[in-house]
This record gives sequence, structure tokens and C-alpha cells, in this order.
Amino acid sequence: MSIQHAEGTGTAPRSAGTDVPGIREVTRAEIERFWEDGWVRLPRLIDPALVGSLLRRAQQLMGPNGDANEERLGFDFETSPASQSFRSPSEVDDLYERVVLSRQLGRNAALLLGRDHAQRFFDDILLVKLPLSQRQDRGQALGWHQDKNPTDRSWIYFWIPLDHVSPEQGAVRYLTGSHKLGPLWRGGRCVDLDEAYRLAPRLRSCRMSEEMSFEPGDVMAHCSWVVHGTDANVGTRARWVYRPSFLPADAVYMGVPSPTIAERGIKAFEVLDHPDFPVVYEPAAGGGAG
Ligand SMILES: O=C(O)CCC(=O)C(=O)O
Ligand SMILES: [Fe+2]
Repeated sequence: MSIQHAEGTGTAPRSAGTDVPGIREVTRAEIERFWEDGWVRLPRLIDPALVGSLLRRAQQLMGPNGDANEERLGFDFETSPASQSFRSPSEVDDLYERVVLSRQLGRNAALLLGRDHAQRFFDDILLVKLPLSQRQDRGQALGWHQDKNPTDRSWIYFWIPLDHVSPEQGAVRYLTGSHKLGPLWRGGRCVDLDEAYRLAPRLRSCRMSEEMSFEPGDVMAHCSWVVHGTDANVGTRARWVYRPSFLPADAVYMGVPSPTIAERGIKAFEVLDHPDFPVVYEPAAGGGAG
């Protein structure tokens, strides 16, 4: 089996499936927790020095306070009152490119999903939640939602703080075990907690994750169907988060509106076989993950 090589927007070919030093493998206990809860905290998944380098590069793209990048119309997600964003840093920065194409994140996605199967990188985004005191329109809470997933298999999303994050800065919170309820309402639609309970009464039995603090290197991972949201940033510092996503290579596009997929010529019920969705992990012959 061969690893795909994808053409980037730069001149150098992107090489998928390369080992990047400083990213550990998830443990068996973490995989079990993830299976139960739909999300898992992964302490020191990434070497803090590597995370520090990612932060510096994010600051080059978005300014030292995360508020200086101009929205690229039609490319960066629509202005969200919950954060300032920079879409696809891996297309313009070689370190982000190496991290998302690393074999380890792909393998960790496979391990968490519980099946030793090839994984594709889908997309990535920097999410800077600015202090509300500074920007009312970039620091608000993000309502409860399941992530958009236009395919037939669960995806893995890594939520990677690039700097210390304390609870008042608006970290992600989960309704634990809610992935077991499957898709509940249109992916990506954010609602308040009362509305979430009205739409899916069984969510009331899902414990809300605690408020948490994060050190550089700590990572959260979640699957497609777990309901989650964030609080507002009522702190004084910007909250820097990097969020790449991965999916099983054999997942097929279900045809629901997804410009990212459709504009690449992928049709309903086809796999996402395109250089922009490179396979970053292939199991060793004979399997063996987990
Ligand atoms: O923390 C954020 O800004 C967004 C969290 C979220 O919804 C996600 O990572 O899918
Ligand atoms: Fe989300």
C-alpha cells in the first residue's frame, strides 16, 4: 500500500505519512475513555516546544494578539462572533503542514476510532477566541452543536491549545456520552442548552465536562457526534486553539451540501480521493494498531 503524495499550494510536494518528532501515541486507557465519553483529554500529546513553534507561526499569520488577520472572503469561515479564525494554516506554513500530514495524528485518529484503518486529513483552522472586553464580536460563547460531517463515518477532531488556556478563556466543554445518541440536529447548528435538551431530551442524562485548564501540549480529541460548545472568553488574554480534523479513508461523501468536498469534484457516495484530503496513515501490513 502506498501513501498518497499531495500537491500543496507551494512549490514543494507535500509528503503525507511522515513521522514528526514530538507527538506521542494515545494509550489504551485514553482510547477506552474516548469510546465511553466521545471525547478525551490527552495530556502532553505534543511536545510543548513544538506547540510553542506552532504558536509563534500562528502569531505571524494572525498578529501577536490574534486579531490582525483580514478575513479572506469566501475562504475563512464566515465571521463568527465566537472567535477570530484563520482557515487552513497548513496550506501556507510548512510546520502546520508537517503536523497535519504526520503519521502520528492519523494513527491516533485510527486508534481512537477503534479500527486500524487508513486515515485522511480533512482540514484545519486556527480559532482565536478574543477577550470579550476587547472584541464583543470575537469572544462569545459557541452554542452546543455536533460538528458538520458530510460523510458516513465518524471523524476525529483534535482541539489543540497553543498556549495556556484557563477556564475563563472559553475552553471547549462536552456533553459526555452524547455521541451514543447519533446525529441529533443539523451538523454545525449551534443552540443554547435549553434548546439542545428540547431537541434531544436524553442529553439531560449526559454529564457536562468540567471546566478545565490546559498547558501547551495538552490536547482534546472528540468524535463527530459528541455535543459540545464553548463558554465566552471573559479573561484578559486571547485563547489560541488549533483544530485539525481527520476521517477514515473509506468514508464516503453522503451528498449533503459541503462546498469543500463538492468543489473538488467528489460526487455523492464516493470516497474523498483527492490530493487535498491526503491519506496520512496506513496500517502496517497485517494490521497491528491497538
Ligand atoms: O473552541 C472553539 O473555538 C471551537 C470548539 C469546537 O466546536 C470544535 O473544536 O469543534
Ligand atoms: Fe465543534
